[in-house]
Parts: sequence; structure tokens; C-alpha cells
Amino acid sequence: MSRYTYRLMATDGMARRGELTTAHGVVRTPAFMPVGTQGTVKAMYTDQVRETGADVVLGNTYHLMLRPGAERVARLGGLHHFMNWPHTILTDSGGFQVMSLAQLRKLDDIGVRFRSHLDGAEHVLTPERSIEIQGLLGADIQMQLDECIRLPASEDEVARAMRLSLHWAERSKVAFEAMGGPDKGQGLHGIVQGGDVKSLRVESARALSAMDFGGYSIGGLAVGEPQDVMLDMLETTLPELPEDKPRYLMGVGTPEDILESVARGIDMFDCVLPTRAGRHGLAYTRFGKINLKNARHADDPRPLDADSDCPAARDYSRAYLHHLVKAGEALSMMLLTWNNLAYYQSLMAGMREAISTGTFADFREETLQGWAKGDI
Ligand code: PRF
Repeated sequence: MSRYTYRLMATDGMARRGELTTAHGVVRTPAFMPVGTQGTVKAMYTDQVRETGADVVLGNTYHLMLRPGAERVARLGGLHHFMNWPHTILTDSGGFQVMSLAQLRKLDDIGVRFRSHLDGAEHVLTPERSIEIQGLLGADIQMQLDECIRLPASEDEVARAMRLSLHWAERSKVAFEAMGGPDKGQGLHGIVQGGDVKSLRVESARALSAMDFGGYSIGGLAVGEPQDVMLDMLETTLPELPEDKPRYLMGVGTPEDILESVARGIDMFDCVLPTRAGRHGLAYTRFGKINLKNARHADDPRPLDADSDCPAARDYSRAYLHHLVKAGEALSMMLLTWNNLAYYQSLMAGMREAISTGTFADFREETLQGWAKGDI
């Protein structure tokens, strides 16, 4: 059984190329993890997700505990088997989703009490129960329960949530070890909070580092603050984390956010953007964003990207994609999701290669120029 280990292979400036090993395979970093909230990356077959170059997908404690239920998934052989994804799975702990989706939330030291957005039933999520659920699902990479504050927020409120998250980090780690997570090759991440307050970010990162987690996640960003504030927080936070552990920026982001965050030392990302945008007629390409709803595509015989390896980008005209989007056809969602995930993965592969060869600065410049030039 492989243990959860990270190996730093090359650096270029602050950017890092590495490999994360889990019981279900190797994750090449910097990595983008497609979001599979309900045990499916929406509109994609798992084989297809793999073929785009994904080494890991994300699942959600909150959704899966409510439906179909963590104990049921465990009885059915765990999430890998249930969704037919034999590679690495990372799960979020549920706190963030409770805050954005559940009703009548009540949070205290013990945990968070809430009503399901599906049927109104009452549930309690504690740090221990979140770890138990992630263990039942069989997640290779697990997250502590935390509290993420939307910005702008008062410094007192940010400090309170950060300290509560630290307290929950300790309890999560005790529960994870008691459950035998390390023996199963699983890893647990502590989550740095602290909003847009540098001193609180530093305090959080130092306290978590002292607890010695398998990896570190950066939470509480991309929650309403401008991009330069987010990047500033990364510059403050990352030097406080151990170099020999992976760093995961949660819920980020646009291709540009990812490029700029890799430049500052982030190793892992997840975001609904490529999948959600794909279901709403938006394509991400090396020429920037293309909105297929726009009538200017109605007579355009060109594919999204003739040089792409992805059939969705290469083998269908923009005119056809425009037609499918206008007609509300399921195939438009399938093709655009496929294109977008393939583009995100090619961006990650490009960054990994550039870091290995010491050409990250050039890659960054060329990529930004490609987006700026547009799709002509
Ligand atoms: N905490 C957790 N999940 C998250 C976040 C967080 O702060 C974010 C914030 N961008 C996305 N997903 N547990």
C-alpha cells in the first residue's frame, strides 16, 4: 500500500513541479481536479475524464452524505467503485457546502447543525463525523472540517472562524488517525483560513504546520475579494508552509487565476468553472473564452481549436456547437465540458513541462498573450 507522499521534482521561481502518490495512483502536480460533486463529473464518462489527463477528481461530503448516504456508498464498495473511477479521489469536508447550500445553519464549537436543501431533514456535521464520512467514501485525500467566511468581513469575524477552524483541525487529525487513515495510504489536509488579514493567515499556516498534516489547503479565498488580494494572501501564506507537502488552493479558478497561483507555489486546484461554464455555452481555449451562444458563430465552419488532441475541440464546427447550444441539446453540454476539461488539463501539462525545463516565465507570457489575442 502506497502512503500519501509528495515529492518535489523541480522548481522554477516559486513554481513547483511534483508528484503526489496515493493508494490509487500518482497525481502529477501542478494538478487540476475536475469537480464530481454527486459522484459524477457532470456530462462526462469517467474514461473520458481520465483521457483528458486528470489524475484525481473531487467528491463532496455534504452532497453524498445526504444522497445516497455515506454508509450506503461504503456497503456498495466505496466511492471509487460506485462511480467507476479507479484513480485518486479527494473529498471536501462539507463545511463550505453547508454554508452555501443548507438552510437554518447553526454553528458552534461542536460542529454545524443544518437542514438539508433536499428535504429539510436535520443533520449535524462535526469534525469527527466529516472524517468518518470521508473514510466511508474511501477518499484518498481528505479535508478537515473548517469554516469559510465570505469577504468582505470584519477582522473579528475572520479571526473567530480561523481559530474555530484550527480547533477543528486538531479534532479532525485525531479522528483521522483513530480511523486508520494513514494505514490505508490516505492523507488529511489542514485548511488555512484567515480571510484577507495577513497576520491571521500567518498564524493559521504556522499553527497547522506545527500539527504536521499530510498536505495543506488554502481556504477562504476566491470568496468575493479581488484577484490581487488573493495573490497577495498566497504570497504571505505559502512561505509559512512546509516545502515537502502539497498545497491546494480550494475552489480556484479561472485559467488566469491558476497560472498566477502556480507562479506563487500552489500545487493543486479544483473548480466548477470548466464544467459549469461548459453547460452554459462557454468554451475555454488557448485563444481565451468563446461564448457559443453568440450569433457571430452561426456560420463559422472552424472548430474551437484545430490543433487540439481533444475531439470536442477539433472535430465539431463552431456553427454546429452554436446550433446545439441554441437548441438546448445535451450534446452541447457534453462537448463543451469535454473541451473545457481538456483545455484545463493541457494548461496544467504545459505548466508542468515548463517548470521542468525552467521556462515557466516564457510559458506564462505566451499563454497570457494567446488569451489576449482572441480567437482569430
Ligand atoms: N473550505 C472548504 N472548501 C472550500 C473552500 C474553503 O474555504 C473554498 C473557498 N474558495 C472552496 N471550497 N472546506
